[in-house]
Amino acid sequence: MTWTDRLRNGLEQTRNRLTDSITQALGQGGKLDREELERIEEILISADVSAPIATELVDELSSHRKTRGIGREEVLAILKEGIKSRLSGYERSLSLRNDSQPTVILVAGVNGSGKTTTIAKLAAHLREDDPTMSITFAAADTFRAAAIDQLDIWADRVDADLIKHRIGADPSAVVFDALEHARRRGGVLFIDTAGRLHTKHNLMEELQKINRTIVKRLGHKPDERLLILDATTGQNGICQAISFHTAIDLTGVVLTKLDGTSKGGVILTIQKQLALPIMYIGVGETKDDLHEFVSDQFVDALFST
Ligand SMILES: Nc1nc2c(ncn2[C@@H]2O[C@H](COP(=O)(O)OP(=O)(O)O)[C@@H](O)[C@H]2O)c(=O)[nH]1
Ligand SMILES: [Mg+2]
Repeated sequence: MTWTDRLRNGLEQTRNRLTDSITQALGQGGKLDREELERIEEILISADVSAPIATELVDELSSHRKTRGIGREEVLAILKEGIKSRLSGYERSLSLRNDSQPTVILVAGVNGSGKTTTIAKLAAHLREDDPTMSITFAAADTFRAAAIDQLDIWADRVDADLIKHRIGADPSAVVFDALEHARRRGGVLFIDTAGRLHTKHNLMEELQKINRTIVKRLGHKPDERLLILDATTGQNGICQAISFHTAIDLTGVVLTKLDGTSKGGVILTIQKQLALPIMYIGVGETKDDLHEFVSDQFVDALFST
């Protein structure tokens, strides 16, 4: 299956919610009255487009209506352009260092958001591109033994070196050792971190300590500080994202599990509220289901028929 097909399939629930419901909401005749505009606004909000953005999009529709009548096709086309223009320019792919230092990628996010599997998928992509590149995983989620084991299995599959300590060990100590290893070997170092939310304050302190360890050792912050965000958590995810951003000054977002939600409109809200690049999106569990975010592709899939 091509990426375009995977993306289309993955966005099916959101597409149903947005384009199908909007088509249904529009009566015959293309008058686009107040009631229909309000209904469209509600539908956008139900897909987790934030209220201010939904209002802007509907205002754009409304101003078109004033000039002349407007048909269903045109309503969808105007919305599509409105969404495209908001999402474009926020893409960015991983940039690997080309000096003698390893590229360090710190991966953060709450439990179950997809941190470990995203690391595995990104590493699998790098491995495909370069069979000889050195890839190191740091098992800095020392909270659960299963987390270390899971990363160990992935390290085997993508031929990465795993640096781990015992369960309960200081995550920064794992990172320290992983940095030593990666400095010798070069290549890319992925740092898998814990995401337990009930001790949120400690979690943020732990991430900051990891950051400081890296600054001390390499003289700069991790090259990427990525937040893995589960799209099914919708607007709640935004609050999490803000705490992570405050703690570690994120460089980008990976939005996973778009296949599991009809609320994929959250991508607009994330872009607006965080103003961070959305680097990758996930629409399933295999490595081919994680792909660089390309806004035009995304919006085309969202409005495809
Ligand atoms: N359907 C779907 N599942 C995903 C996606 N990304 C991750 N997952 C699944 O989410 C679960 C939790 O992922 P994991 O990487 O262990 O989360 P972590 O706790 O943040 O490390 C796993 O079963 C993953 O396969 C996605 O884009 N779509
Ligand atoms: Mg994990």
